[in-house]
Amino acid sequence: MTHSETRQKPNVLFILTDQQRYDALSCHGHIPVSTPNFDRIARQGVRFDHAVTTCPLCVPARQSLLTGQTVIQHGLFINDHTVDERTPTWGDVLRNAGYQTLSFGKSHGINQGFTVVDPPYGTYYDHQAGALPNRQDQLYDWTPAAWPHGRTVVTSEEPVERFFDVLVAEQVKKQMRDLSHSSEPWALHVGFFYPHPPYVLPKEFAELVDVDAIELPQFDRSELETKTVGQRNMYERFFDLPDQQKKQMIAGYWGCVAFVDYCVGLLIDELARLGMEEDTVVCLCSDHGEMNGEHGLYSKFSSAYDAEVRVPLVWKWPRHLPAGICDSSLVSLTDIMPTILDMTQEHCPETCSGISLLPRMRGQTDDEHRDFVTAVTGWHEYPDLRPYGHMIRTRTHKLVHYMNDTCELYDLEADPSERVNQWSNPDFKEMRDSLQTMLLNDIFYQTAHSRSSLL
Ligand SMILES: [Ca+2]
Repeated sequence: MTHSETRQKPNVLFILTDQQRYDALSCHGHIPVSTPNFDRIARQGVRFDHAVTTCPLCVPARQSLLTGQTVIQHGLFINDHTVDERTPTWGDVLRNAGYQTLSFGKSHGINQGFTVVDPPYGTYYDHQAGALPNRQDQLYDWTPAAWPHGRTVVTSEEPVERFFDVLVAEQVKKQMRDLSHSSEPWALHVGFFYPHPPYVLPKEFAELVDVDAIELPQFDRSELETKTVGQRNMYERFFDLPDQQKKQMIAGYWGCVAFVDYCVGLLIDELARLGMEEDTVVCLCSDHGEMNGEHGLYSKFSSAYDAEVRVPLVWKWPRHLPAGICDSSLVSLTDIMPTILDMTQEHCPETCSGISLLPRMRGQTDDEHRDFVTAVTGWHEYPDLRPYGHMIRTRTHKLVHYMNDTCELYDLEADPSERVNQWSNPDFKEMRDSLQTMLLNDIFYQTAHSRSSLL
């Protein structure tokens, strides 16, 4: 391929935040902070407001983002890093097609197909430790007993420029400046740490949210009688905390949402300044959500509520995609890889099970993108706090089948907050049977198309 042919390919700026809920964008609805940069990308492109992760945990979700495989298919159910290098990622495909592929910031070691640029993920701790020399033990002890400490906002006296996500953004900006002179197209994978805890923030972001104005999500404790043992145990971890501390934890999350929005703004401003907007696909998403007090829960990986499994997903590519569209199709994170490869006109490997969103974004099809999405949550070795379950979600219903624990069925139209478990309601028997059959058939399909069967 000649340079001129190669240059017609768009660049790809893939921006991944960590633990950002689907509704943590001010363009989605009212939240305690504003996110002008997320909103700007959405205004200039297509936003999917029903994008669902394959698993509400870093590594399983990130492997799905890179390979287009479900968790059953890629086999990484928890945060281990035994990736099968034979499974092609979209980075591998683009690199083989002549792209420069580079990974910046937090990747959790899931960066096959990309050259990792410093500072690698581990240096996050060095930077934050410098900002908070006396608070490390509390802040970086992520065992459940220590969670409330790491979730209370901590004001750092360090300037914004010292924070890991800003260092990452500055590095990406420099790289984009260098690449603007290159004849080769590029694909940058940018991993920001926030809004994942600990909630250490520079002063201007730490003080952004009025803690007293935070309203705790409504929750009736009797709801737990029909939920999993794991969820009840997780709830007890937080039940005794004073309301003020819970409000501080929630405020900390929103402060981090505003902070990561600021970091995203640094990138898209530079892209515009370099005049590369029309040559560059921007994809913004997150690996999973955060309970943030809903159902009395915090963190993730203990349920399959929408707060955990739905994520923001926005695409921007001026002159090639429509602007200001919000699409409520069900989308899986496995759909990212085929969409990027469709936009770059590269063949998507057979190992990928996702479906390209490009025809839908261009208005070339009216078909439902997906009838359902699936996800895996929890792990069989952690039944006390992380019950292991498989979820199937349609536009109207959600079923979660847990191993050796209470199962769940929600009518999402009548009960969008997922409070009333209809699993044992005889009126829902037909729906339950139907969803169980769909889920089982899909698990069979995924198992038959897992890495061991394909490679
Ligand atoms: Ca994560």
